[in-house]
Amino acid sequence: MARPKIALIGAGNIGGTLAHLAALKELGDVVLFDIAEGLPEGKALDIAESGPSEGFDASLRGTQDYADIAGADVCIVTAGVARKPGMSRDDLLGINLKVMKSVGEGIRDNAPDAFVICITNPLDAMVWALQKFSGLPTNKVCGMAGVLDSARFRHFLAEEFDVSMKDVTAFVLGGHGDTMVPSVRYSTVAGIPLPDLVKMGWTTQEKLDAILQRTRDGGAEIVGLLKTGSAFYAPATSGIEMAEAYLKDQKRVLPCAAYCDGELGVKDMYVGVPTVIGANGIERVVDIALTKEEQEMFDNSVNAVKGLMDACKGIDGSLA
Ligand code: A3D
Repeated sequence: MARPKIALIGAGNIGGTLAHLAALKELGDVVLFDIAEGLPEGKALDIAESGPSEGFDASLRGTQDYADIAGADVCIVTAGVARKPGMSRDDLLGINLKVMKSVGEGIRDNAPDAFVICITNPLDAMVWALQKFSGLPTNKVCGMAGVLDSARFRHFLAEEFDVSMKDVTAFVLGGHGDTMVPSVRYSTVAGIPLPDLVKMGWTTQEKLDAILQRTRDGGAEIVGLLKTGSAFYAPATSGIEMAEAYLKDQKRVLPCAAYCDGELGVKDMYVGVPTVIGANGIERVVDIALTKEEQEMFDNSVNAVKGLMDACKGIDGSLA
């Protein structure tokens, strides 16, 4: 049986790391696509030359031609521009919307059966536009943000409690921006919810609040440190986790930007929600019950995403 084909649209910081991880994990053959001539070819060759030492057989190639992504099983989209210090994710909207149009059409014409994972920011609006431009079914187009935001939350919690990351589960819901909603009730250490851990004296409410805020600011913290771009190791790892769930039909329960048709009170748009990812793409949105306060925070985040969708409609009439 032929190896799965993984097309990475955008061969920048995240795209290159995705290619490296996909090869190391032998998830399939990798095609790196980018408009920058030589960049995808150079990264593909460089990673391929690590194959003999690492012992992977996956093939890697770079291209500027969409025809080369033909028949891809998975497409991960990072094409566009990333944040610099002082920029919000929303500042990227105008440029990246145009990029989503060309990428969506490229996928529609060459890899219409692929499972598509968008990473380009501002995430929730871009994945919505990408689905429209590509015309692929909504269960086959999703966005990566919740896995990363939850991983950041889990990392901070594991450090605070001095326990293994493996035993910390956490959910971050809503849009991938300042209004994201780290869920306290549904986050646990080995099944013990965070509010109980506060009562048990493992941490204080003040410290937990600081961790929640650090999670919301997680992307900006890295942008501030790097100064020349945004995070890419953890975003790539998160994208690969989702691709693997699809390729291996793992039925993983992962938070991601998924199309909602009434779940969590959200209709006809993309936003961060818990999902099940398996061979049918987004197989389910997990329709969890929220408290009144959680629902208010979630709705606030949903409204922020709607604002970005309206801005997109203003720029490109075909989305209206
Ligand atoms: P970067 O290293 O700049 O790579 C982007 C690549 O896209 C560059 O190599 C460009 O040449 C290429 N590109 C630009 N236009 C096109 C086009 N029309 N077709 C094909 N390729 C094109 O950025 P990065 O890899 O660090 O980040 C990529 C995107 O991910 C940015 O929009 C970031 O804001 C976003 N991002 C999202 C998250 C989430 O959690 C959602 C996290 C981190 C970064």
